Amino acid sequence: MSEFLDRRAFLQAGLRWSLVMPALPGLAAEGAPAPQSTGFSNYGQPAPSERHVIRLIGSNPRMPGNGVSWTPLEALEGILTPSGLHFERHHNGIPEIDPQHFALLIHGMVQQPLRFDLTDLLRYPRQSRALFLECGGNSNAGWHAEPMQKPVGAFHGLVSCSEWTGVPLRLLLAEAGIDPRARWVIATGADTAATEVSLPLAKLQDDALLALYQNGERLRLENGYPLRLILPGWEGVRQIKWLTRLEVTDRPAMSRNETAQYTQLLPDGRARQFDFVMGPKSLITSPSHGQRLPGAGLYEVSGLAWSGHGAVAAVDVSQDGGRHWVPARLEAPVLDRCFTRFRAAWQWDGTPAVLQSRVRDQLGNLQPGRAALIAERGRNGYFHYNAVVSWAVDGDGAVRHVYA
Ligand SMILES: Nc1nc2c(c(=O)[nH]1)N[C@H]1C(S)=C(S)[C@@H](COP(=O)(O)O)O[C@H]1N2
Ligand SMILES: [Mo]
Repeated sequence: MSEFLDRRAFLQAGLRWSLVMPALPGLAAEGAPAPQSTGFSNYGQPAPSERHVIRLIGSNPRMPGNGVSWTPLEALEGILTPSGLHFERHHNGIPEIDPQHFALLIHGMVQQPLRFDLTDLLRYPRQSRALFLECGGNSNAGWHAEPMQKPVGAFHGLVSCSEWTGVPLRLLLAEAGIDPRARWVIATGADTAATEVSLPLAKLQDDALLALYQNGERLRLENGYPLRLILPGWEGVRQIKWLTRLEVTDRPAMSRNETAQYTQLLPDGRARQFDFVMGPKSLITSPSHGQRLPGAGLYEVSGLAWSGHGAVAAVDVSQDGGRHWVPARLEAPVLDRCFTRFRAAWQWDGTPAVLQSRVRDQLGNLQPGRAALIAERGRNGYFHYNAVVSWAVDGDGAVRHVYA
């Protein structure tokens, strides 16, 4: 019988595996050439045999500046995304900004318009936070009538998680002196004004970060160098890269990315606008689509969970398509609006199974099943797809995406 086991059973089995090791003929295969030795390098790269772990690019050659690249979530472990594998979403290419000539302007309904260059910004107090960043269009293939057969990253990989370091925006807003009648801020990046977005002032005065650093080093060009907005838990499109302008106003701009795009048509014909927070979501990354279990036995089922509302409270896993659930183990640290890694020991008996995960966040929001999400949002959805993901494990160990 297939079943989820206590972690201790898994560790005991693991100890048995390691006992087999000394009996193997040395560490390298017989006849393998002695490893080559290389020198120091100024900036490290992945090991040569790991260079197949890359972002997949999806862009239209006729509009090369507009497109995405996906994080290969199935190939990664832990909770942080290496900067070179952070997903990308550009609407108008990547501007290469000369940091000497960069400036951020805060103007509009303020007592004192302010201009900051990078040397100014680098003098302010900083804060670091590990946060997920997810495109509102992530997982949109979940709305398709048939389950898409692609690896996790090519399906759900418009989400990544980095440690961002920068200046709390509220400090600069306070310095500018906000007009009490102001309610919104319009943020613009250096790529084009067509990407501007409207943001409620309250969020910017709460936990918004002007990020200068990503995973300890200055931002990568493609992720917004030299300055980007970070809005914990909110959809990616609001987190303007190459940020140059914040205009304080009393009304939203009604720009393209908050009217024609990133809104959600509902079954009754109305649309949801300014749906900022990314809902609770989880998925099993191992095993997942395209992998093959070599045979019956013990496996560690593992995956990622996150919620734009707060920290992950619990993740349950199922092996029978959601009829029965058991709690997975959450691995520390479990942080507010950050990826959380979950793990569960699974004994597979070699018969077909359907693996699922389901997250509940600290405010009690539960990740919906696919049928429940469609009942609420209809069949014309594109953005904010966060339903439970199902992987069928066939008798031969092959793993495919199914709707269950
Ligand atoms: N200036 C600017 N900011 C932008 C975008 C853009 O095209 N231009 N794309 C947005 C979208 S839709 C997303 S999902 C995130 C992606 O951030 P990343 O490329 O660092 O992953 O940036 C947002 N900020
Ligand atoms: Mo996005």
